[in-house]
Amino acid sequence: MFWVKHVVFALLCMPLCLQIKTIVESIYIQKHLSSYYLKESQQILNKYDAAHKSIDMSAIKLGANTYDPDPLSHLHKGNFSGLTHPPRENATILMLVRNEEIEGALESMRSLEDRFNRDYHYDWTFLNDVPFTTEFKIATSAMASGKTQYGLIPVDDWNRPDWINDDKFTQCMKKMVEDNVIYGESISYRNMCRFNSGFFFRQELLKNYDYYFRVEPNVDYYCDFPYDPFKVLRERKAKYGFVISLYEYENTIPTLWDTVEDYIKEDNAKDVHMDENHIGFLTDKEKIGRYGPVTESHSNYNLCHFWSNFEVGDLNFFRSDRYIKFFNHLDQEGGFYYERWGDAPVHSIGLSLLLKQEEIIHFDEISYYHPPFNTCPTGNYARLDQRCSCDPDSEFNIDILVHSCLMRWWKNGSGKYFMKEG
Ligand SMILES: Nc1nc2c(ncn2[C@@H]2O[C@H](COP(=O)(O)OP(=O)(O)O)[C@@H](O)[C@H]2O)c(=O)[nH]1
Ligand SMILES: [Mg+2]
Repeated sequence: MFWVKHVVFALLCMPLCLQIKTIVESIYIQKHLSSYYLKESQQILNKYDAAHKSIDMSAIKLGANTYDPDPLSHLHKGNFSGLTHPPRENATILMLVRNEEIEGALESMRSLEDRFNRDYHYDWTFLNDVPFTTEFKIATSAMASGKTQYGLIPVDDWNRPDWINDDKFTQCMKKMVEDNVIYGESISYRNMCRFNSGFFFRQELLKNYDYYFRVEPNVDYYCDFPYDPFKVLRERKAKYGFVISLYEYENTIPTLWDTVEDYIKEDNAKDVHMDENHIGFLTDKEKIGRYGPVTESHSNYNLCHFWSNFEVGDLNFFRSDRYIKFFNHLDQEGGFYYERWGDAPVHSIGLSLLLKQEEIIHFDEISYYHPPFNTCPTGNYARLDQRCSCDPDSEFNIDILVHSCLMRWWKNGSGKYFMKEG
């Protein structure tokens, strides 16, 4: 203690009268200071204790959290209107998730809030095929900087439709298990893929939004977002943005491309305009540089797709007659159940056939991780500028692996024009 040091110093080095004076002064200052600090800290304790108590007792959704520079602002403002953020688009972040995935959901939320949404406070919409637990709602609401809402998916939008033949379904599933098809044994995974292909955008909670940003549990964003991807879509009149593109396992979709070719024939160039869409991205199998497609395909489809666990998209496109017509054509073949068609190839084929080149964007600057792959900006300056925490030379950086379809996108999509020359 500092006054003890003063007393010892006084006793050793000073004449007696000075010693007495210094000792008295030290003891006085110490007493005075401790009572001052004690009083101050008591006051602070009371103030924040009271604030915390009123937080605990307020409505579940706070609408402000630790990302808010003044986390107690709603107490003195009486509402959340004091929060400021840049202009927002009519958009929501969207997570289809199970109650038991709560930790992974919170991890993804923490990351996206830190890297992007803390500045915008976009709403979060959660969807589930069973009701969300109170625990899930409380924890995710506390993590969100925007409003949160929770939807129960109607049974008909989730379950296997009646017209799927049960015997055929059981037989096909058994065969897929024997062939070690990924998720070949799972009924719920099939429900999820069909839901994401044809029903997510029809959910009641989404009907007033224009854009969505799909997020899954256990994903990570390694760099600060340099822009609002919703705004980029709107300003560039684009309908869809992706970050990762790779090859699909052909044994999950043996007859998908035949069905797509039927659809193209039937459409008869009404909705599908081959001169301005991305057909090349889906069918180009030539070598690019030293690399041909790594996955063998037995149809004209090269198996390239946008990895749909990350999507920023225009809900109005998915709600449009042309997309629904495309989805219905596929759905009636039963391949979501007799095979194991994923929403990633279905979205990717629909988007690539129906949209113009410039309507799909590769978000080059957004760094993302979904097990087992990630993306990471190669430029050192970009990584520093965006506070990235990733290694572009990592063996899991998909962009530098042969499994990536990005080079096919650069060549045939709307990016990297140098690939198209010569
Ligand atoms: N509510 C609900 N969500 C599911 C179900 N199955 C998968 N999901 C969600 O669908 C998305 C994709 O599932 P995931 O297990 O991550 O598949 P993967 O990324 O293809 O391995 C994730 O957001 C999951 O939380 C399910 O049965 N119910
Ligand atoms: Mg996943």
